[in-house]
Amino acid sequence: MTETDTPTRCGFVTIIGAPNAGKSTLTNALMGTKVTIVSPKVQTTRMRVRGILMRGATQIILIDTPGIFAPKRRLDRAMVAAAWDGQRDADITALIVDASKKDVPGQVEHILKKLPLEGKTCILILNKTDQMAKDKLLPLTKELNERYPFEATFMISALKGDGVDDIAEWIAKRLPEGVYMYPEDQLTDLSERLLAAEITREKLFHQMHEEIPYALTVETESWEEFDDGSVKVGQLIIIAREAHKPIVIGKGGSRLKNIGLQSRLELEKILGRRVHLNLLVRVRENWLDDPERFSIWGLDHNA
Ligand SMILES: Nc1nc2c(ncn2[C@@H]2O[C@H](COP(=O)(O)OP(=O)(O)O)[C@@H](O)[C@H]2O)c(=O)[nH]1
Ligand SMILES: [Mg+2]
Repeated sequence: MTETDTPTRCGFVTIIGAPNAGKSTLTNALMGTKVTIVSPKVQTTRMRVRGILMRGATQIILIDTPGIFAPKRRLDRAMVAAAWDGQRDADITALIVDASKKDVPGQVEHILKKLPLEGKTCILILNKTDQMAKDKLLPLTKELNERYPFEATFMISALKGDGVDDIAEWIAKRLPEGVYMYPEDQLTDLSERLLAAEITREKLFHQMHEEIPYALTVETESWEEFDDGSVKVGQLIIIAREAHKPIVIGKGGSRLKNIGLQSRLELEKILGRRVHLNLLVRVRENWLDDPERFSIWGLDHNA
């Protein structure tokens, strides 16, 4: 109970959907700050990230998941398993689809075939409404709701923030009564080190192409805080093949420098302090199968 005797509420909302539907963009838009990384490429998100959002007397624990897709590698399998798991414990499942794509009912059907809604409170979020004709939305909403028992449907642009607040409002009223699970000022369960590694990985995802972004990872190795409030961050970019090294580094180190710059600027914004960022590239051929890596991300190596 709070001082005014309003019962507090707290619960989990899992955001599921196909790769690229906008799950991470929505998570950040709801949070009003970046807790999870975004890129135009599929399978950017590797782990479950919890964003913690306060709304009046409700604590909303948002779980951004890797997308639901057909897994090939061990890492992919673990990512999809994490997405399922996140859903299992959710008080509310938020199914987000790219409504600007063709065959939205087909997309929804594909996911719901694998993820039955029985006994779940599920809301439907039609995203990317900024890039489609608005007159398609109502018939689409009607069609989907005739087929599935969604508790509510929202039409949003996660990118522009349109309609996002209504989702938070709706959720806040429906989570179960209960005590907060996290301190009220905590924004995420990611440590600053892990978030910093993710930010650099995001820049790599934006600047690298084909298989390279999927074959690399980033690790924060050192974190040194100084009296003037600044922090010195040392990170390793771990690649699976020697041949990727010159590509990541770029001509005369230009690409690595640019990635470091982009990452540092964003980290300074998020952390609210000056950052010195030092990036090193290292080859570790088997990192993709390294159990330790999976445990850092909270993934099951044997999924
Ligand atoms: N136009 C538009 N693009 C969006 C919107 N939401 C997400 N995107 C873009 O879609 C891509 C995938 O977004 P992301 O959040 O990483 O998708 P996720 O794989 O579901 O987590 C990124 O390039 C986003 O900028 C939206 O509302 N409108
Ligand atoms: Mg994502």
